[in-house]
Amino acid sequence: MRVDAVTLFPGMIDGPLSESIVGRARSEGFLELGFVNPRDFTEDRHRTVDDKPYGGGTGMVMMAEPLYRALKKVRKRGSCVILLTPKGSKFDQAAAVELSKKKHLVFICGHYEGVDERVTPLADLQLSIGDYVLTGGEPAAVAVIDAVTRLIPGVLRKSDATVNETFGDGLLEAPHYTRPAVWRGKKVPEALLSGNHRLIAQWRLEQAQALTSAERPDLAKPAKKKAGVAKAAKH
Ligand code: 6GU
Repeated sequence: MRVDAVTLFPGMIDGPLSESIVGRARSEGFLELGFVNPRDFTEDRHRTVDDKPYGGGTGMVMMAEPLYRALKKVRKRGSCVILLTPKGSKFDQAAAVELSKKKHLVFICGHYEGVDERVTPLADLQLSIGDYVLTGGEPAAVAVIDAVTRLIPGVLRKSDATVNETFGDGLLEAPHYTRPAVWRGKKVPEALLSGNHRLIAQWRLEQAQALTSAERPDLAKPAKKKAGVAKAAKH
């Protein structure tokens, strides 16, 4: 998969995504990650990318033209362009699965107070990673690219690793334990030591169900209809 990020701060994305599993996915060619900086598409001496908002107010707004030119540089036919904004639809595992099927994703990372509203129609999709405010779209791009990359076939070594995990089946995962069997007086649950695979599967399902209804009862409810990634990305 190819991913490009339109960002004033490529290091905020490149750094975190050079480590661990995503870093390996990049060096093995599962993920090709590129960057394009709107500042490189300015023409004034100060390479201005932001300006004061019309109508007044605090903060600065990212100007449309440098973003437009940067996007034009990387967008191809069939690219899925995603604007990262706290006003977007909430990113979740189902959205990650849909995005993992695309050939080319382009993320537009807003900074300052946001982007000129006139660039928003250039995006197929607007995504938020949660109800809190970040300084910019870059940490959100890292989260989305991470969640998508691990779903690319071959990135995770165990093929079933993305099926039985949290959210894969709409449940939080059962707790995990590793050696020693007793740690500072705390024992590993008996079922996990039994060697009986049916018993273990049963225990894990019960734990997952109990945990989900206690901590995330919203997940157990039938899925609400919402803006689907696959549908929105067709435009
Ligand atoms: Cl995508 N961007 C910003 N700036 N803040 C956010 C966000 C995105 N998602 C949650 N908060």
